[in-house]
Amino acid sequence: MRAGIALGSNLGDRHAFLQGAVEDLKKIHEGGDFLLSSFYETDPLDCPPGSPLFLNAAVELETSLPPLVLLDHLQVLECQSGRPGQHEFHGPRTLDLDILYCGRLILHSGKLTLPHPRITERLFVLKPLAEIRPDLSLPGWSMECQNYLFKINKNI
Ligand code: PH2
Ligand code: MG
Ligand code: MG
Repeated sequence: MRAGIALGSNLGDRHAFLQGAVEDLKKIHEGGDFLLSSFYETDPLDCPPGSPLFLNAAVELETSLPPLVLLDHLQVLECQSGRPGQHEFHGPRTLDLDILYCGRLILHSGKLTLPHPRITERLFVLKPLAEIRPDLSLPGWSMECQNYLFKINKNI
Protein backbone atom coordinates (compact mmCIF):
# COMPACT_ATOMS: atom_id res chain seq x y z
CA MET A 1 0.00 0.00 0.00
CA ARG A 2 1.00 3.64 -0.32
CA ALA A 3 2.34 5.06 2.94
CA GLY A 4 2.90 8.75 3.69
CA ILE A 5 5.76 9.67 6.01
CA ALA A 6 6.63 13.08 7.48
CA LEU A 7 10.32 13.84 8.00
CA GLY A 8 11.67 16.44 10.40
CA SER A 9 14.99 17.53 11.87
CA ASN A 10 16.00 20.49 14.01
CA LEU A 11 19.33 19.40 15.48
CA GLY A 12 22.76 19.04 13.87
CA ASP A 13 23.17 18.75 10.09
CA ARG A 14 19.44 18.80 9.35
CA HIS A 15 19.87 18.47 5.61
CA ALA A 16 22.16 15.42 5.96
CA PHE A 17 19.75 13.73 8.39
CA LEU A 18 16.79 14.24 6.06
CA GLN A 19 18.74 13.18 2.97
CA GLY A 20 20.06 10.09 4.80
CA ALA A 21 16.52 9.16 5.83
CA VAL A 22 15.32 9.55 2.24
CA GLU A 23 18.01 7.12 1.06
CA ASP A 24 17.05 4.65 3.81
CA LEU A 25 13.35 4.96 2.93
CA LYS A 26 14.15 4.21 -0.71
CA LYS A 27 15.47 0.82 0.47
CA ILE A 28 12.06 -0.21 1.81
CA HIS A 29 10.19 1.19 -1.21
CA GLU A 30 8.75 -1.70 -3.19
CA GLY A 31 8.00 -0.23 -6.61
CA GLY A 32 6.04 2.43 -8.44
CA ASP A 33 6.72 6.09 -7.79
CA PHE A 34 8.76 7.19 -4.78
CA LEU A 35 7.39 10.68 -4.12
CA LEU A 36 9.63 13.18 -2.32
CA SER A 37 8.79 16.80 -1.54
CA SER A 38 11.16 19.73 -1.30
CA PHE A 39 12.80 20.42 2.06
CA TYR A 40 11.04 23.26 3.89
CA GLU A 41 12.49 25.33 6.71
CA THR A 42 9.72 25.80 9.27
CA ASP A 43 9.15 27.51 12.61
CA PRO A 44 9.00 25.12 15.57
CA LEU A 45 5.42 24.53 16.69
CA ASP A 46 4.60 23.55 20.30
CA CYS A 47 8.31 23.15 21.08
CA PRO A 48 10.34 24.37 24.08
CA PRO A 49 11.28 28.08 23.95
CA GLY A 50 14.36 28.80 21.84
CA SER A 51 14.03 25.60 19.77
CA PRO A 52 15.89 25.72 16.45
CA LEU A 53 14.09 25.91 13.10
CA PHE A 54 13.11 22.61 11.51
CA LEU A 55 13.69 21.17 8.10
CA ASN A 56 10.58 19.25 7.09
CA ALA A 57 9.69 17.09 4.12
CA ALA A 58 7.23 14.38 3.11
CA VAL A 59 7.60 11.07 1.29
CA GLU A 60 5.07 8.69 -0.18
CA LEU A 61 6.29 5.19 -0.91
CA GLU A 62 4.98 1.71 -1.63
CA THR A 63 5.33 -0.91 1.07
CA SER A 64 3.80 -4.20 2.09
CA LEU A 65 5.09 -3.84 5.67
CA PRO A 66 2.28 -3.80 8.24
CA PRO A 67 2.03 -0.30 9.82
CA LEU A 68 3.45 -1.32 13.21
CA VAL A 69 6.41 -3.02 11.52
CA LEU A 70 6.95 0.12 9.43
CA LEU A 71 6.82 2.15 12.66
CA ASP A 72 9.50 -0.06 14.27
CA HIS A 73 11.63 0.40 11.18
CA LEU A 74 11.29 4.20 11.32
CA GLN A 75 12.21 4.18 15.01
CA VAL A 76 15.40 2.25 14.20
CA LEU A 77 16.30 4.93 11.63
CA GLU A 78 15.65 7.66 14.23
CA CYS A 79 17.95 5.86 16.71
CA GLN A 80 20.66 5.42 14.06
CA SER A 81 20.68 9.18 13.52
CA GLY A 82 21.73 9.52 17.17
CA ARG A 83 18.34 10.46 18.56
CA PRO A 84 18.10 9.33 22.19
CA GLY A 85 15.19 7.11 23.24
CA GLN A 86 14.05 9.67 25.82
CA HIS A 87 14.18 13.43 25.47
CA GLU A 88 12.37 16.58 26.48
CA PHE A 89 8.82 16.83 25.07
CA HIS A 90 9.18 18.07 21.47
CA GLY A 91 12.83 18.87 22.29
CA PRO A 92 15.31 19.29 19.42
CA ARG A 93 15.84 16.07 17.49
CA THR A 94 18.21 14.86 14.78
CA LEU A 95 15.46 12.95 13.01
CA ASP A 96 11.73 12.49 13.41
CA LEU A 97 9.87 10.12 11.10
CA ASP A 98 6.10 10.02 11.52
CA ILE A 99 3.70 7.79 9.61
CA LEU A 100 0.93 9.98 8.21
CA TYR A 101 -1.19 7.32 6.52
CA CYS A 102 -1.09 3.78 5.18
CA GLY A 103 -3.52 3.65 2.30
CA ARG A 104 -7.01 4.32 3.65
CA LEU A 105 -6.40 2.24 6.75
CA ILE A 106 -7.94 3.43 10.01
CA LEU A 107 -5.93 2.34 13.05
CA HIS A 108 -6.15 3.24 16.73
CA SER A 109 -3.49 1.35 18.59
CA GLY A 110 -1.65 2.56 21.67
CA LYS A 111 1.43 3.10 19.51
CA LEU A 112 -0.04 4.51 16.35
CA THR A 113 -3.12 6.36 15.11
CA LEU A 114 -3.85 6.39 11.38
CA PRO A 115 -4.46 8.59 9.57
CA HIS A 116 -2.29 10.85 11.74
CA PRO A 117 -4.87 13.00 13.58
CA ARG A 118 -3.11 16.37 13.20
CA ILE A 119 -2.10 16.45 9.53
CA THR A 120 -4.71 19.03 8.57
CA GLU A 121 -3.69 21.47 11.35
CA ARG A 122 0.05 21.47 10.75
CA LEU A 123 1.48 23.66 8.03
CA PHE A 124 4.84 21.93 8.36
CA VAL A 125 3.16 18.65 7.32
CA LEU A 126 0.53 19.98 4.90
CA LYS A 127 2.90 22.03 2.80
CA PRO A 128 5.27 19.20 1.80
CA LEU A 129 2.41 16.72 1.57
CA ALA A 130 0.33 18.95 -0.70
CA GLU A 131 3.37 19.30 -2.96
CA ILE A 132 3.52 15.53 -3.61
CA ARG A 133 -0.18 14.59 -3.13
CA PRO A 134 -2.39 17.68 -3.64
CA ASP A 135 -5.32 15.36 -4.44
CA LEU A 136 -4.92 13.27 -1.27
CA SER A 137 -8.10 12.59 0.65
CA LEU A 138 -8.14 10.41 3.76
CA PRO A 139 -10.81 8.83 5.97
CA GLY A 140 -12.33 11.54 8.18
CA TRP A 141 -11.29 14.36 5.86
CA SER A 142 -13.91 16.60 4.29
CA MET A 143 -11.69 17.86 1.45
CA GLU A 144 -8.45 17.31 -0.42
CA CYS A 145 -5.01 18.03 1.01
CA GLN A 146 -4.46 21.11 -1.18
CA ASN A 147 -7.66 22.66 0.19
CA TYR A 148 -6.58 22.21 3.80
CA LEU A 149 -3.33 23.94 2.87
CA PHE A 150 -5.25 26.75 1.21
CA LYS A 151 -7.43 27.10 4.30
CA ILE A 152 -4.50 27.16 6.74
CA ASN A 153 -2.64 29.68 4.59
CA LYS A 154 -5.67 31.96 4.58
CA ASN A 155 -6.21 31.23 8.27
CA ILE A 156 -9.96 30.78 7.79
N1 PH2 B 1 7.45 18.35 15.08
C1 PH2 B 1 6.93 18.32 16.27
C2 PH2 B 1 6.54 19.51 17.00
N2 PH2 B 1 6.74 20.71 16.29
N3 PH2 B 1 7.41 21.93 14.40
C3 PH2 B 1 7.89 21.94 13.15
N4 PH2 B 1 8.02 23.10 12.50
N5 PH2 B 1 8.26 20.80 12.51
C4 PH2 B 1 8.15 19.59 13.11
O1 PH2 B 1 8.49 18.55 12.49
C5 PH2 B 1 7.62 19.53 14.42
C6 PH2 B 1 7.26 20.74 15.04
C7 PH2 B 1 6.69 17.04 16.95
O2 PH2 B 1 7.20 15.98 16.31
MG1 MG C 1 6.65 14.49 14.84
MG1 MG D 1 7.66 11.29 15.90
